[in-house]
Amino acid sequence: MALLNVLKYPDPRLRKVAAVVDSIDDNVRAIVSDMFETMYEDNGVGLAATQVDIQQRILVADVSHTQKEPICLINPDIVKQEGYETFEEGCMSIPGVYEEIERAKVISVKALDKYGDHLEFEADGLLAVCIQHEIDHLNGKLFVDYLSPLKQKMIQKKMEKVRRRTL
Ligand code: GNR
Ligand code: NI
Repeated sequence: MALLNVLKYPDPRLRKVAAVVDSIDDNVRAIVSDMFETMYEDNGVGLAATQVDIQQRILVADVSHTQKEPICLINPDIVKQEGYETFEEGCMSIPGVYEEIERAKVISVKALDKYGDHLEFEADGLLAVCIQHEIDHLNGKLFVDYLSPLKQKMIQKKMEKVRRRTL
């Protein structure tokens, strides 16, 4: 078990597109375990491998308040989406920034679990928001990409300032 370093915006590595996982082995399961530890440590509700500089299509999530409902999705795919809903999002890679983002309200997801078994389920509410946010990470996309260019510039300036102060 180990805590992983979470990349911070505007690190260019957050823009890499993660590769499909072709064999789910103990190495993948170790990454999953470290990702859960890292997410729980920061009280996050989700974490994508891209955020810890691992370019594989792996995400973890837990939207319970008890940290007792871990969800691990490998090679996730949204196969159906319905409706729209806006939600105030945050991101472990963009600390201190919270913005209203519109996404699909209900989604159907196909994925593999950490043993390589097929999963298919429907999600709504925070879990649906979270899965869409994490799959975006795996595609090199961040929630700030949905904001106006001016707002993005302001957030980037703010993050670079924070970075300079903490270096
Ligand atoms: O911890 C997180 N909370 C959150 C809140 C609203 C919408 C999305 C999220 S995901 C975020 C953790 C994170 O950055 N995952 O990539
Ligand atoms: Ni995020």
